[in-house]
Amino acid sequence: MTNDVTGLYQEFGDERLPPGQRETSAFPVLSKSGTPDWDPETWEFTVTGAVEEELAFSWDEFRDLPGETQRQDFHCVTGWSKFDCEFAGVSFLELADRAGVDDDAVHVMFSALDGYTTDLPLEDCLREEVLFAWEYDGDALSEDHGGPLRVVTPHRYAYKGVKWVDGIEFLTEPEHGYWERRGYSQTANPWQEERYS
Ligand SMILES: Nc1nc2c(c(=O)[nH]1)N[C@H]1C(S)=C(S)[C@@H](COP(=O)(O)O)O[C@H]1N2
Ligand SMILES: [Mo]
Repeated sequence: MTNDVTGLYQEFGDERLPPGQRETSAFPVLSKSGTPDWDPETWEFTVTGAVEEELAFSWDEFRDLPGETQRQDFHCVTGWSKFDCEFAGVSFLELADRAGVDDDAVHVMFSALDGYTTDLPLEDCLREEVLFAWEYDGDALSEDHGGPLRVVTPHRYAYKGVKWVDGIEFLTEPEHGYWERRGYSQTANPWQEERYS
């Protein structure tokens, strides 16, 4: 069963297409550097920081987590949006629930195999549509689009969706990720055109 969350724009604006965006049917690849190698034998995903219990998963363990399928939109800060992407994976809420988020956690840092990082306020992560996705349109997520595992953030510009994600850290104070250190917005709400800080 596919959960259609494409209506979430109504929380933020009147139009499904955010201002200054144009719709595309292509799915361009945008990476700061190349596609990193990964090894299913040694791959590890960690949940660390301000939590009751830090967690670590092998690839097999991660794939045993309860998955779900969602239909979502994808908004790139460079100006293109792609509607109706079908992603399957495990929700941020599920991982947060298993780790037990401390009361003083306010922010989250995501890390990746290529050294990319991004940060989001905790409240922007504790939402059903924030998925750690392993499938796109019914197939295993391609390596260029972040396979084996990426984050999707349909309520935020897509630079918040870390490809090749291998960990999240709960923080008691905000810190900046890769693009945020270079002037991009920490909150990145497409309907407010929060592109730069
Ligand atoms: N690990 C990692 N994640 C990343 C990036 C990156 O360079 N490395 N680029 C970001 C940017 S700027 C965008 S727009 C989206 C692009 O995702 P796509 O290549 O699947 O279209 O991934 C985001 N996640
Ligand atoms: Mo981007």
